[in-house]
Amino acid sequence: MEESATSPLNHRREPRVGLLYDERMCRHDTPNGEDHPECPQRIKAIWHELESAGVTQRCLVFGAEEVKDSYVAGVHTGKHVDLIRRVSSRQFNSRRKKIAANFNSIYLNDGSSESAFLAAGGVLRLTEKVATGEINSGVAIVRPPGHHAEHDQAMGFCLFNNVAVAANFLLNHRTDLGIKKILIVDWDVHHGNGTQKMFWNDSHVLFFSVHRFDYGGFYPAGDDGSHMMIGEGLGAGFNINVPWEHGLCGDADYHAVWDHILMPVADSYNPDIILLSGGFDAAMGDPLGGCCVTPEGYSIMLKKLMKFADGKIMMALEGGYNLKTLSKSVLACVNTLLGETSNFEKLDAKPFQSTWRVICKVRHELSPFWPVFSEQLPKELFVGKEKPLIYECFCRVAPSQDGSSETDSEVELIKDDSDGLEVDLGRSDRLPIDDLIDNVTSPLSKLNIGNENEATSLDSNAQSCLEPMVMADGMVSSAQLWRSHLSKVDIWYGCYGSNMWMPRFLCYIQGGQAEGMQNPCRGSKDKTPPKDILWKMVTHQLFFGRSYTKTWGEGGVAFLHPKTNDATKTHVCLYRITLEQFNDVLLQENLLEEDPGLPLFDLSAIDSVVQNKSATPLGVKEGWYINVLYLGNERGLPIITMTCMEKDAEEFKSGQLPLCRPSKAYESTLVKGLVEGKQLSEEEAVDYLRKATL
Ligand code: Q9C
Ligand code: ZN
Repeated sequence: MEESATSPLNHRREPRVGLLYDERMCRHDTPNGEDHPECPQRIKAIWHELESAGVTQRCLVFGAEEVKDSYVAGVHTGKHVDLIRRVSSRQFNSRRKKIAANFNSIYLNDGSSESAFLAAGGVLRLTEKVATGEINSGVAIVRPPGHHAEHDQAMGFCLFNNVAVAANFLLNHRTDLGIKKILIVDWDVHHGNGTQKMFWNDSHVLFFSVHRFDYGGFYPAGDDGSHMMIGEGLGAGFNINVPWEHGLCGDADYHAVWDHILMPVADSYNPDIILLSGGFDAAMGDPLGGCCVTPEGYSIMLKKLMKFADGKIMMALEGGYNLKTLSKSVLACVNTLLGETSNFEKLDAKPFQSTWRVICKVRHELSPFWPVFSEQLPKELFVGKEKPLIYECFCRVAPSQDGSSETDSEVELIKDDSDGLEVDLGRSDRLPIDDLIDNVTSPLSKLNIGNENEATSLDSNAQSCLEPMVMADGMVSSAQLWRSHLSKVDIWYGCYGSNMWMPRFLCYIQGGQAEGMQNPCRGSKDKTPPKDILWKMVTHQLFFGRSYTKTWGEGGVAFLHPKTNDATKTHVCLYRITLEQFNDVLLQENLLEEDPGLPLFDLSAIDSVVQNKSATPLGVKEGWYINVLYLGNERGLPIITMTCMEKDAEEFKSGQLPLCRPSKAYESTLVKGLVEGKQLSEEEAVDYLRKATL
């Protein structure tokens, strides 16, 4: 029978949705008014969005009350509870900054205590109301967030672990409610390390976290968020981590994880209630997350969870630092809990190749505990339904409509302020997704990368899906992992100095010492020579600076001014190499001795360099050539080069750093490069180099 929404007879009552909000939680702020992404405006913006949309009137609204110390002490040490209780008092005025500095990524002021106790108390109260059935579901708009806080310490903007306090409360203080199985879903872009540790041995709490991992390089860095962390003792199998290998994950990636990991396991576990650590820093445009989940994407994930536990869901705010996408996403979630049904079109049809790989790894790791994971995923599921990451990088700079390679169009991009202080979302009310859809979807088919490149071919993906597991009797070294992944991505490495001469460049790949060099190179781990070479002119100034190098002795070496300057053209020789090889060149070019175990320049760095035109490698602060520039793309692959930092260029200009002609050996290497590369005659080359000045 058809149901008419307007028919009073069939009118179904809306679910009772509780909202918890209390302005007092805005008092937690930086001590001297410094900007910080975890700011009071976050919850104000959400509340304003909900009010404007008229949904607060359709919900039951609650204020917060401070949690009792004894409830917090269920998951935190007494010492930590006491510290947070007292740290905002006057007696701590002089010590507060120092205490905050003892924690990782924490600030404290005179409003922090109250906010922390209100946030935990608010989440606890709302959870209790859902558990008793007073409300069907709830959204607690609280701060500070909680999921990084560990039993004895504040961390990652979190003072108390709000969700953990609430879960512990249900299990140990409201046994009368008969809640024995709690599912905690943590979709904040960061791993919920605190929550994981608190329920590590506990089978009454199934902790599920999907987060950026980047081989252990993403906050909170280390192994805690790896898929191998499955819990111990009675809790073995009740901890599930889905670690993204890189940024840019979006709706399709999250939905694939929902369909092939979270839904099957939730079905088997059959939780009594779901607590959602609802961080929205995986949202498109978030300054910290670098992922691309849309409000509709969140809404679909939530809707899927509502099938379990009789719809008893309590969502607590965790991260989320782009005020606009944060508030739009929370609104989408509240609407979903209110029963809004809309058929969202699939916004982003394909998960990344890496997503299928991660899904396979997680299912394999957990299959001893969840029989449903023992079924092999049908190959048809992902073959042809995945995209290599590099596609996405390119779509962000929108290749021209005719598909020609010479494109570097200026698309309005989401500004990524690395400190996450301010985000410019661009025009009016357009969400970043709009830009992405405009710029991403159509050019995909026009890029023919991957077809001839076996590294990105579909077959190799299907095979490699389980590859890391096969090797893993315990651990796969992260070095092997990143190498195997980055060896599958090609880039053009643009050379404007001695590397223009092929025998010299090959030293970086194959090892050795070409004519004129005073020291040998160790080469790359992958000694495969460049797959292709071509030349190009770029609009950056070439100049020579510094006065001595280990390789060439006395004299300056080549730099490219980081800024474009349409008046000058510089010859660049492009070598098609893998991103793994590029990492090895980067190490050698900056005289970094050891293999760092992690890639200095990974897929998200490529994304960042494509978006921002330049990027510096992970964790490297010093080195003459640590500024990686994006010089456009060629045949669908990014052209990157490395040069000095912009501030170095200024120092060269002002004379603080020496500008210096190259040595004879160095100059003749450059000339050979240009001549053998058939770019210039010898005379022209000499003249060209003489004219290169800053
Ligand atoms: N290099 C939440 O989203 N980043 N916390 C510190 C230091 C800390 C995020 C970077 C990110 C914490 C709740
Ligand atoms: Zn977060």
